[in-house]
Amino acid sequence: MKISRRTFLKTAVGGVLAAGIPQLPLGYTSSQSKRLVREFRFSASPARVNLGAGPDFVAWTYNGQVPGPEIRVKEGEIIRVVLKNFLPEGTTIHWHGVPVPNAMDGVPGVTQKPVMPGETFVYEFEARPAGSYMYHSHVHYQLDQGLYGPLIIEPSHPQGNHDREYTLVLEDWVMKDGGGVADTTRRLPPMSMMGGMGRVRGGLEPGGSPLLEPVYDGYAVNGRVGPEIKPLEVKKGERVKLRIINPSSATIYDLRMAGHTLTITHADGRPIKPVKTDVLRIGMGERYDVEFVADNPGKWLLAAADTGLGEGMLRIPVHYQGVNRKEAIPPTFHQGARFATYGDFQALYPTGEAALEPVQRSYPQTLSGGMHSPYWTINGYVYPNSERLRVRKGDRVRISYWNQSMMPHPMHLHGHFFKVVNPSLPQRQWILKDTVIVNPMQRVEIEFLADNPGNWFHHCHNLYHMEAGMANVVTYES
Ligand SMILES: [Cu+2]
Repeated sequence: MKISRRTFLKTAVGGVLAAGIPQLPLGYTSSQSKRLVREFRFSASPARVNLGAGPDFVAWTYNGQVPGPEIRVKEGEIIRVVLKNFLPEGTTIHWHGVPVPNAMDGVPGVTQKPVMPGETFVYEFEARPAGSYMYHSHVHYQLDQGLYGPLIIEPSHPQGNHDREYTLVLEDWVMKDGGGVADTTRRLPPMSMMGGMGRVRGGLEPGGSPLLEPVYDGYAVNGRVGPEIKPLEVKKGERVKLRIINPSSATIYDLRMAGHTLTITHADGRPIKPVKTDVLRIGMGERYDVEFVADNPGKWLLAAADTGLGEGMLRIPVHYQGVNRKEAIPPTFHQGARFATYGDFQALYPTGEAALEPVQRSYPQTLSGGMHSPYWTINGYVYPNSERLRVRKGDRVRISYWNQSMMPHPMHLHGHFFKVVNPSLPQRQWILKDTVIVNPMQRVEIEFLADNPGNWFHHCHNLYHMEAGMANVVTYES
């Protein structure tokens, strides 16, 4: 049964029901109308920030802070975000990982027009399924200017047996006015024709060609860098859950905790059979929930190495209550450490049918770039002049990535979870993800069920690769 917006507003319980909100989506059924509406008001604006150490600078922010406010709701609630744009250019918000209705997906030119300066836009969707997500702008380089934040959907009934929980947002920063678009030193891609110079300043050339990755001068956790990163306080005997979220624009982290073993419980918010690991690799756009048992009192570091150039460590202190020790002990990243890979993961619950499901559409995607041009390509195309991946509702679609470049590409599909193909496991044990790292010269295959009609962006989550063309659109045919 369709009901009017007026009825919806009257019957929705909780939340703040503001009058005169434009573009409120219609079409709620009466059962949905009884759901709790959680409303958040976001002002996107430039603001002077300080990451605890380093200079003040002007970042682009939600509500004046970096990262943006944590959205934390329960599964089944309605998230409503009223976005007001105080930036000097258009903006959007994308709900990374959440399979929202297409019109709420926040991709300019694909699902909506940018929200222009002075305008307001209302995002509204059901918070489902439970998991760790993020939100961020999908316009130009705004992600690397500070427009992102954590989004946590808690299970409607408590799950797990942890005693304490932390959200860790891992961030790469250029601590200059404008962040990632600032005039700063930039990296040349490996094996570039301009190699030998190593680093250049500014973009590659004037006149709108894509920017190269900056050399970051700050790695932050929850908006704090270096010695200002807030310690994780734990008590002996506790089971501690960490929701690790990587909205960084161009940094893959290898995380390792001294004195403890990490157990991975969720990949991109989806539950997996627990896997113990020494080192956790997390790419741009990925999320991992991990747990550890606080059974080794002391002062320790959960530290990250940047897999790119090895520079820029971030160190998260782990402090046991009542322990007095000056120096925290860092982890070592020695050879032979256990290193979890996608092949080690199995879904905790069966995904899909037991019988082998046929694939209706198959799309090879060759990832290239970085050698002779500033562009990054899929099958040789630069977005928006790229091929469309056409699907029909109900299709099982396979995408076969082949990375022919020297850089890893965390590939992200909007609007769907996909299975990561693992030939050594039955299909129903393949894990569900929404972002998958395709390493240099490697092949990775994914499959998804086309169950969410619309036009869906599909791209590398290295922001500088995406803006340099490594993207296309999955389109539903009627
Ligand atoms: Cu890439």
